[in-house]
Amino acid sequence: MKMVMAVVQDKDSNRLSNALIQSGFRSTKLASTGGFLKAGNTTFMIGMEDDRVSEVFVVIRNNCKVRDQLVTPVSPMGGTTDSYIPFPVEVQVGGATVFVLPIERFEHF
Ligand code: 2BA
Repeated sequence: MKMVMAVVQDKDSNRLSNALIQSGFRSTKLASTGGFLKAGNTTFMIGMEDDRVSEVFVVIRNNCKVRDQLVTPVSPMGGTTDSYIPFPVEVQVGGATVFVLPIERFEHF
């Protein structure tokens, strides 16, 4: 058995949630925060048999978009505030960051 953990953008979370149900996957959604952007995102925990991992990858890929997001650094890159003029930097976020973990034991009471 495997646990797939997928960090996705909030904008994609409802669509992915519905697609997972339609494809017969069970999942848990956790509200999470990106360490870099410090903005909300959603982490899915999806438990499944080993032979379904590639299938869930297709569902995730089809329902999560890559987006460009502007971020304004909160502190000067060089460490001094004297000449600091904050300007937004564009970063590419997503579609999804996915981890696959082995599950030693699964019980459902
Ligand atoms: P954030 O940490 O808020 O990162 C958002 C986007 O900012 C990233 O998109 C990436 O394009 C950029 N970014 C992140 N750290 C950076 C850095 N040190 N320097 C320059 N740019 C940086 P994604 O790579 O698609 O990541 C989306 C979200 O997935 C992340 O949000 C984080 O919540 C999660 N994530 C990504 N990699 C992870 C990892 N290795 N471990 C745990 N969570 C991860």
